[in-house]
Amino acid sequence: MTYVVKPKFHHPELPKNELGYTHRDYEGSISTLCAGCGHDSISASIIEACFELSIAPHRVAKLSGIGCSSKTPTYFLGNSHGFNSVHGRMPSVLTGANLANRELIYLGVSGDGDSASIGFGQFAHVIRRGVNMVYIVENNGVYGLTKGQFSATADRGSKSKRGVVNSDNAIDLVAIALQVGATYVARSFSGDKHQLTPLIKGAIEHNGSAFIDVISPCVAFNNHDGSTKSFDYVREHNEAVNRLDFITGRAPITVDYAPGTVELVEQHDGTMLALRKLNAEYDVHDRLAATNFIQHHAANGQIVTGLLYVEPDSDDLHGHLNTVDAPLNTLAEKELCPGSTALDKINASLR
Ligand SMILES: Cc1ncc(C[n+]2csc(CCOP(=O)(O)OP(=O)(O)O)c2C)c(N)n1
Ligand code: SF4
Ligand SMILES: [Mg+2]
Repeated sequence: MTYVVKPKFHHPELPKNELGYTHRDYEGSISTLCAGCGHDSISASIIEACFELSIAPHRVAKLSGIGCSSKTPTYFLGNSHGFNSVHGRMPSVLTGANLANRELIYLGVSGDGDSASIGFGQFAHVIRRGVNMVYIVENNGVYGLTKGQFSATADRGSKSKRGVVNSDNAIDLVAIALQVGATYVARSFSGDKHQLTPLIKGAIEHNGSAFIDVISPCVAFNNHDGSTKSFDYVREHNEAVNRLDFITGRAPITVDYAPGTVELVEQHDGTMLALRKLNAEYDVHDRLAATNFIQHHAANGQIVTGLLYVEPDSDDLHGHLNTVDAPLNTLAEKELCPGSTALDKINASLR
């Protein structure tokens, strides 16, 4: 893969976070994507989220599949662990890494082709299992890397750049994520970093499967009239139900809002999400109502964005399987090889 390393030099007065890192410490190589590609804006939001949360870069593992979207981890978090896997297979590699070392923050980055076509099965299973991760799909409705074929998220009736009408029904990854049990589900737009960055921060702090579908226009192949994933279409049809204004961590909430307009969601580890409601009726804890609301709006051509569902007391795969707390590579021979008496007991229990 080609990449251009960024110069190390930077202004000495760049703002630093609690760990003393600047934004530059969270950047990667210079992007080789098309100028204006939505995916680069998502990379910028990931950098901002990790900077603001003061995450030590070596605590993050970023994994991806194949596609322009899956190339992007080269362009952010250059000091983190990374693995560019096979097309559609990122979820199984992420699951294995997560089971081996639960102490890292797992960031899966994928495309609509990577996750809704070749990797659709893997997508459903990683979420169904509750793997503790942030799974981001950079959704442009096409296979950008292979020159703009419709992907499985392209809406029926939408048009390709050459005017061909898509006759297939679309897969909505948010609907699937809700159905198979994701405990944090959001949708956003690459052109709205004020909405997207806090959603990524909330997902990082969440314990369990967090999924974010980000509509990310492909300026080369899917940004024309007749596309439902273009910058203009998404701006005109965006129905934001709420705004995750700030993530407070464990600090007390000091900002004043009119009663009923903000919902504070306390997560398992005591961190707080502050959710400003734009639609007073929308209940972020009702999985079924969320599904109905989103599909009802989709039928009218609207794209519902915001934090769509969250389960504050969520658990993850390690909790479900009752695995050992320590990363596997730190276990000593005593834990790994408990001796013949223990083995005899296991064998006896299986007879
Ligand atoms: C096994 C396999 N099949 C097909 C391909 C060809 N291929 C490369 S990227 C891609 C689709 C990428 O689409 P998406 O995930 O939406 O990423 P985008 O480029 O749009 O960001 C395909 C079909 C491949 N690399 N490997
Ligand atoms: S082809 Fe599309 S998705 Fe790929 S880099 Fe260019 S604009 Fe982005
Ligand atoms: Mg795509």
